[in-house]
Amino acid sequence: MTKKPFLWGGALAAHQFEGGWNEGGKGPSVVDVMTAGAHGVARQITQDIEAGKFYPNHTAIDFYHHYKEDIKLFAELGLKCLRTSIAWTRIFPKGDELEPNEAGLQFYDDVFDELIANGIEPVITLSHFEIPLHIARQYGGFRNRKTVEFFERFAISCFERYKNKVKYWMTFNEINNQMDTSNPIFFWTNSGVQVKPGENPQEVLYQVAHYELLASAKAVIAGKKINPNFEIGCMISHVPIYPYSCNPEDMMASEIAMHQRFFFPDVHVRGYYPSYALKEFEREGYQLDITEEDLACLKQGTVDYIGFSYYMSTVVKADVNNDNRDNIVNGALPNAVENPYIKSSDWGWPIDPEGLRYTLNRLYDRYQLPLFIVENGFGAIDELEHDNQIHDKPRIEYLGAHIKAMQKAMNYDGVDVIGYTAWGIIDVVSFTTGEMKKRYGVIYVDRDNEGNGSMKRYKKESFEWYKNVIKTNGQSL
Ligand code: BGP
Repeated sequence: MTKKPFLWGGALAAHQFEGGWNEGGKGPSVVDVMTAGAHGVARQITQDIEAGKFYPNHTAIDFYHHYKEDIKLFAELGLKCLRTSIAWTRIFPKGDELEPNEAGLQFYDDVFDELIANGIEPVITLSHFEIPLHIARQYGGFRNRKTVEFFERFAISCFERYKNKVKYWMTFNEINNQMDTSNPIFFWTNSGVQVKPGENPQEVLYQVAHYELLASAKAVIAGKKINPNFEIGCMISHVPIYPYSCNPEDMMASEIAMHQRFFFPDVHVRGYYPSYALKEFEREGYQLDITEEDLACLKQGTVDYIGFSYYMSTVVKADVNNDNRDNIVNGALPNAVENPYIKSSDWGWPIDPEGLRYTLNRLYDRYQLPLFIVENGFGAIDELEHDNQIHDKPRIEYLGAHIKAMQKAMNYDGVDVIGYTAWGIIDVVSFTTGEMKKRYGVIYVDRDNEGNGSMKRYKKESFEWYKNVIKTNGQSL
C-alpha cells in the first residue's frame, strides 16, 4: 500500500488576512462589524459598519492585492498545501440571493490557480468564523432553519465551481467553540447569533448547533454527488481537559467536561446525537426543532476526516465550584485550574506539546478516522530588528516540540495523521483579540494594531527552519 505524501502546510482564514472587505462585490460579514481589541481588551460586536472606528478585518494584510507575491513566498517555503477559507460574502454578498457573485468566484479561481501552479494544494474551509451580516440581522443567523438552505446553496456553488481544483474541504471552523456561550464572539462569528435577555443560552445553542450540523451534513451529501472523490471533514477546536489529580472526583470532572469537546464531532462523525446530549435535552426540557428527516440527513452526511486545531490544554479540579458538573455546556469551565507543570505564552495560552499526542490518541481511539492538524501555532510579539531580521526562536521551539509529539503519535501509537498546517503562516489579524500584535507567522508583515505600516513582507528566522522541516519531511526539527 502506497502512503500518500504528508500534507505539510500553512493555515489562514479569509477575514483575517484577505482585506478587500467591500471589493469585488463582497458584502459585509459578521466579522466586519467587530472592532479591534488589544492585549486584555476584548473585541466588541457593533452593528455599525462605517462607524469610522478601526475595523482590523477590513484591510487585514491585504492578501486580496498581494496574493501573487504571498503565494510566491509560500512556494519558496515549500508548502504542500494551504488551508484557507472562502469568504461567504464574496460568493453571496447578502447570503440569501439565488445566484452567486461571479467576481467573488473568480477571485478564488485566480488564487487557487496560482496555488496549484506553484505546487500548493488548496485545502478549504467553507465558513471560518463568518456568515453574511444580512443573514444575521434579517434571519437571526443559524437560529433560523432557512440559513441551512443558504449555507447549502453557498456550499454547492463552491463545490461546483472548484470541483477540479479542491479535494479537501471542511464545513465550519471550530464549530464547537460556541459551546462557550459565555463568550459572545464565538456565537456571533460561528452562527450570526446573539443571545437575547431572558433566553436560556444552552437551549439557543442546541437549536443553533442542530441547524449547523444539519447544514454541514447537507453540504457533505451534496458535495459527494458533485465529486465522489472529495474528502469533506469537520473542523473542531480541541483543548483536552485533564483531571487535576488521580482523585476519582477529578477524573470524573474531566470526563464529564470532555463531553463539550466531543459533542460536535460525535454528531459529525457518527451521524447521531450522543446519549449524554439526548439526556440533557430531556432533563432540561429543551424544545428543539429536530425532525426525523433531519436525523436521516445527519446519518447520511457524516464526515471523511477530522480537521482540528490544537494550541493548548486545560485542567479541572472537582472541588472548585462544581455546580455545573452535570451540564455539558460549562464552556467557561468553572472548575478549571492552572496546570502547575507547564508554562504559558504571553497571552496566557498554556504550552503543552505532549497534549497534542494525547489529543491525537483520544480522537483516533474514539473515531478511527484520519486526522488532519489544521491549526497549531505560537502567538507572540515579534519585533522587526534593525537589520530587518526577526528572531522568533520561541516559535521554532513551539512548532518543533508539537511536530515531534505528532510524530510520536504516528510512529509509536499508530495514529493516522494526514497533514499539519501551521496557523497564521504569514502574520494575520488575531481572531480573539483583533490585534496585529499577536503574530503567528513565519513571514512578518509590516502593519501595526492601528493599520499603519508598509505592508512589506519579511522572512522570520522560523521561515528557513520550517522550510527545512518540510524539505526533510519532518526529519530535521
Ligand atoms: C483559532 C481560530 C483562528 C485563529 C487561531 C488563533 O481559534 O480558528 O481563526 O485566529 O485560533 O487565535 P488568535 O488569533 O485569537 O490568537
